[in-house]
Amino acid sequence: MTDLTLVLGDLADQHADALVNAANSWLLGGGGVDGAIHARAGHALTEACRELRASQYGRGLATGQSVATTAGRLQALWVIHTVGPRWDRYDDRSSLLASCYRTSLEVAAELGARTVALLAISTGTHRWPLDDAARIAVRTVRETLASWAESQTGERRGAGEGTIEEVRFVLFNQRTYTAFETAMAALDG
Ligand code: AR6
Repeated sequence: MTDLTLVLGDLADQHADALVNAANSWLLGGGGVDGAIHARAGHALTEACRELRASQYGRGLATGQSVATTAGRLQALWVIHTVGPRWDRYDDRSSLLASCYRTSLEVAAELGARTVALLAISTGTHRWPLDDAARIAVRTVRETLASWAESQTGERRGAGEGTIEEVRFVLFNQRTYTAFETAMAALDG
């Protein structure tokens, strides 16, 4: 059974096995949480991202996909970079946002992470409406964990799945925290 928790805070301050970063396709660092993660992690993270660009991701990491690197000086073992979709009122990109959460958790499980810190992907620079983003985030994490629990009882468990003990949403301000709290209550209700 995995605990799903909400905290108000800064992702870069978290102690967790894996921190999920709202990155860009080029893994170059940027503003928002990406800037905070890169600044705090230091050179080792910059170098790991450069190596990924030079090897697997010369054309960029696709939207909705996730990849892990070292966490440098952060209080974590890994940073999992995921590329969130930009909000577009004329194009429903919800499945790509859901994919960010699902693939991040899959990467974390493959690594054997026990604690994973997530954030409100796409709700800053990418301008996704907060309440909708929170619903997608909470629902996707719950569904992913539930599907793993189910396959575990059916003994079809994949490598690493089921090792995650805590998934923590780290929410940067009260407005975001409240949106996630409401989404979680609605799902439990
Ligand atoms: N800890 C936790 N949450 C944070 C932090 C932090 N340190 N800083 C901001 N947030 P954003 P996006 C919240 O813009 O919308 C970058 O330039 C923020 O309040 O970081 O997915 C990348 O390189 C908001 O709720 O990410 C990409 O190009 C949420 O994190 C692009 O922006 C997401 O805001 C990604 O855009």
